[in-house]
Amino acid sequence: MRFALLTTVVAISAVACGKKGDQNQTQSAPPAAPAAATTTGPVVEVKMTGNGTTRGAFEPSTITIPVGATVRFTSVSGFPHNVAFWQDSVPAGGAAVLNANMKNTIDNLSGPFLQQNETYEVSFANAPKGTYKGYCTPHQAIGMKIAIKVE
Ligand SMILES: [Cu+2]
Repeated sequence: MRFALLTTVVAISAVACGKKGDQNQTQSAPPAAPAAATTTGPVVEVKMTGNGTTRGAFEPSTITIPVGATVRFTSVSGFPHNVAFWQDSVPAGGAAVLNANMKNTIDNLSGPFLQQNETYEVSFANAPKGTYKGYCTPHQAIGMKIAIKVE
């Protein structure tokens, strides 16, 4: 079991590294990884858009998803974008779940920066119900925010 888990981590890292230039790919995880929490529920798409200076948005900026869903963020325009969550604006216990489910974080509850057409998936497997408020680090000041209601 321990060996299988290590293999999964290595496989996910390899996929992440190979992603640049792979711009038409929309799938993200290899099919073989039963330990990955990212493929268990429905996938809900959110676009990240903007003009790089005065406008940045998650589209849609409010979504409602079931427990176990995965939100797939795609960086479309005005990048780089990321998705980060406020530790004090998620339900009790939610931060620990997100920290376990978010890959390649750059800070607490903060996903990596995405360039054109890159995607990032956040699984809400085992996530407590409630509203998770997030933002894009580069564009927080111009109002790039999202509310994800898990119910
Ligand atoms: Cu942004």
